Amino acid sequence: MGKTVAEKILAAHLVEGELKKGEEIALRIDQTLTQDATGTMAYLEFEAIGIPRVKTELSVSYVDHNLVQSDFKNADDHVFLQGVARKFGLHFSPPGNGICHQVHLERFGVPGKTLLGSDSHTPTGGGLGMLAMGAGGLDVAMAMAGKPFYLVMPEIYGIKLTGKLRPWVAARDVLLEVLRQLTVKGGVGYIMEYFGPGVAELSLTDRATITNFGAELGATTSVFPSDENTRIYMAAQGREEQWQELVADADAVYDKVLEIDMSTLEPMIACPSSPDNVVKVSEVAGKPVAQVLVGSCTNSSLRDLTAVAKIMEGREVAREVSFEVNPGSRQALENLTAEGNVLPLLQAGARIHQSGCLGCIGMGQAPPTGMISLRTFSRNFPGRSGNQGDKVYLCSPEVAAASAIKGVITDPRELGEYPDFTLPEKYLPGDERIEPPLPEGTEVEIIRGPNIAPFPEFSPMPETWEGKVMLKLADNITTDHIMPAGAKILPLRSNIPAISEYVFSQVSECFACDMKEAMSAGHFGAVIGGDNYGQGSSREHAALAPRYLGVQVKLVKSFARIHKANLINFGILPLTFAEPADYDKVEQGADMVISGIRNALAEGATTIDVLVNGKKLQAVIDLSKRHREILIAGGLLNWAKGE
Ligand code: MIC
Ligand code: SF4
Repeated sequence: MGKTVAEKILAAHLVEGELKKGEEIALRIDQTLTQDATGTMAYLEFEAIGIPRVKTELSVSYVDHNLVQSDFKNADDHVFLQGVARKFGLHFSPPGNGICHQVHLERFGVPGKTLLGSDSHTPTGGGLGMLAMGAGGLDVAMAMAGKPFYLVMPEIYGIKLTGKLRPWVAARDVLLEVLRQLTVKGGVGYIMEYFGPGVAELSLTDRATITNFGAELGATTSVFPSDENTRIYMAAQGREEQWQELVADADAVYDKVLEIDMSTLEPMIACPSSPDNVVKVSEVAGKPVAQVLVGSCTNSSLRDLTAVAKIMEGREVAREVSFEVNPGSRQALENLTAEGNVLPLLQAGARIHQSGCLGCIGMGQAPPTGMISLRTFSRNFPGRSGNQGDKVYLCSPEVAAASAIKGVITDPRELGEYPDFTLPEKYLPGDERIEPPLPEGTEVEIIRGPNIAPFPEFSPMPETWEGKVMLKLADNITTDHIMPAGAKILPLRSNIPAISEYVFSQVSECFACDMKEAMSAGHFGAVIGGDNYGQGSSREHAALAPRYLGVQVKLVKSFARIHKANLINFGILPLTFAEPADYDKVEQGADMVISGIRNALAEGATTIDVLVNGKKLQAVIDLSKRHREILIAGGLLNWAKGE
């Protein structure tokens, strides 16, 4: 039987297990990336593993998230990360150089390789034909230490693209349509693989927009074939010799197929406050907008910025709108400048910022109260912008530009002819500031600021667990709900005791206070959730910080992949309801007892009894042998040390 692109890469990197859907497999990881918000903790974990130098082919440490330096914390982390990169043999991409995914695509991605990144949008590399996956920082630290990456073998969801996008309709609209149809949990357990005649109609960065935004489907990753368009892009990057063709066999079989005829698509938009709340732009056109942000790892490549600049040429942004441009990378900004495309943006009234995540993760750029913010970003989860009750819409650069000009949500086709532009055959590399690894054995002192706290120690799993249901939550809870980000909280990422004070601060008055009270009365904490619990970001702090407070059990209808892996890594037992209807029977504040946990885990039991206020219900244990050992040990680091 023929193989899909994903299956070919999986087969070439398999080190344990069999490529059977639903079974645990282990993959060799060729490349890793981290960003500063997850990276500081990942490198503290790497240090705890005790390996003198990274063992991957290539590892890059990016600084792109925590760019606001309102006190010492973020600045100290940046210095720490540079020291770590120098000491352990990594490339270092400093602040202002660009968003990890964009820069990695430009300078380091190679078709056919595996990439593990401590960020959920790592699948951006799938646009280049890589198997690029997001994971928690500890999993990335293990990969840097030369250990394989474990995951459940996903199914392959083939997305067959036909037709060609019409003018003013963008790659973003392809995925908005997929999200509209499949929702934020439609990709859970799948690799989304794009195929069909429409693929050739999409440029490389269009493909990267699609694989990046595909993270919002909950998919393990997304991948495109590597073809002539991939070669053209790599040649423009001066890296043609790293290109190789990688396409699915003609008789490849996909577990499911969705067909999208791109020629029928219209400009689309995701309404507040979920990326799958998608409608046609024409359905919400006319609503006044106060802020329009072009940027983020989804839509800030040179193509996107050039399109916006060309649309702005000779036009002006409405006075009521703050129109802001966050270039994806220094390279994109350098080339935009070289081609003369910064001037039209400035003359139209744009505020141009440094390259980085910025407002996408609430590092500045909060919108005004009650007013609409239009963003070419990937997430509009409630409050993520830094303003509770925010009204954030997600759209293409074309819709963003047209709406900024008109001051209201606008179908860009109203602007008439689509501007004509081409991209340079060869880009200025824009990577002069990326530090390559230092030779092995170079003496390096790592400087640690006072905000960098040591990694907390965790006890092994008890045989009998007694606790309280501290919180009961609905479906689609995001890691932004569990461990919010933003300019105030993000600088605490390297200080678990400090950041844990903000756990669930979006949904509960003071969860940390409640946990401290419960723990002093001798009760651990359990959290109850609905479907797709822990979707969104890969931040392991959403497991680590609750665990630090004493949360040891999560009982939900279903989990998002990365969050479940993070829970296991930090010793939180992830259980699902055997009977989803039992969800209704568990009240917040109830007493909970689970007996015989260690034994059940060790013996491979697939269910366990949970007593809730004395009444029995059944929970499913869906874990591999390795997961069970890790949980018994109290987490991955304990387990690795005891190996
Ligand atoms: C995000 O987009 O939510 C982030 C911020 O990039 C996260 C990582 C983090 O929380 O540090 C992600 O996507 O994994
Ligand atoms: Fe940064 Fe936003 Fe991309 Fe996350 S989604 S990596 S915060 S730009």
